[in-house]
Amino acid sequence: MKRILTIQDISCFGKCSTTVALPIISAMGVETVILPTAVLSTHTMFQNFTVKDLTDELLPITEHWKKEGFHFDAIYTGYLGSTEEIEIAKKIFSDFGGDDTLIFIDPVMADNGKLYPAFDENYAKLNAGLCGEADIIVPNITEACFMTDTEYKEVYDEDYIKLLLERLAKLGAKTVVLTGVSLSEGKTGVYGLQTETGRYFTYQNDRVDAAYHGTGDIFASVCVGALTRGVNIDEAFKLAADYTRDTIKVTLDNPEKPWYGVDFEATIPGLVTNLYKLV
Ligand code: PXL
Repeated sequence: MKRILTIQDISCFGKCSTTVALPIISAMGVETVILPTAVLSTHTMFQNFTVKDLTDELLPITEHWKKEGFHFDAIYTGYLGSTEEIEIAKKIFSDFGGDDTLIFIDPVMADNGKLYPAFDENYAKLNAGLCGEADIIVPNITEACFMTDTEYKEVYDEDYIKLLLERLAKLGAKTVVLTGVSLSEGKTGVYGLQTETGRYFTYQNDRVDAAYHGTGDIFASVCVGALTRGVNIDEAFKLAADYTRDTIKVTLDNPEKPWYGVDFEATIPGLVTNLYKLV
């Protein structure tokens, strides 16, 4: 069985980061090892959440793993709480990385033109450095703008997306993929560039007009799970985009109207069925 290490926080209540990555990747038939960067009572959309930073625990944990000789087929980083944790992630890449370990980074720090409250421009610059070490990065447009010093645009065209991708490519990752790219009315999806071949790829599906916390995390989890199972890049992004869309649709239909996260549990059977058509 393949094995993924995911490095991100545990938001105890709220369905994001580790609490979605672990069940989704496991359901895809991949062993999931977690390295929690912090424990929060809820994610940061709630008021008055508690945070216990775990920066000091990270290297002692991974030193133990090194002694045990553990190997990871992929390392997937998401929400990292501080600049220090970015540096530690780099060390973990060099300790556990290699030709047979996919480094997949979701540089979670911003959306809708703004950095999340915990982060500043310096954090964004350091995250850009981390992204340079990846095989695949999956920023949204806002995160890409902060990492490449590009003006954020609400309204854009394909040339703007390609310019952003070229600038992201200069950071050094092998494949750069922008998420939340909408190129026509009612559609949204991804637009990627494989830097070694110069090949662009895109996948657009129906845009569901709703914004929920954690959708980026479920999307990234499916991508890295599928890639680790050997699914090709185009199919992996399609699987992830379709799963995210289906999950948002199901959540909108839920009469309890959850606001803090999506009903990703309800769509896992469909995800698994679709995955097994590809592997
Ligand atoms: O979904 C990304 C994420 C993960 N973890 C925490 C967050 C967020 C987004 O805001 O607050 C704690």
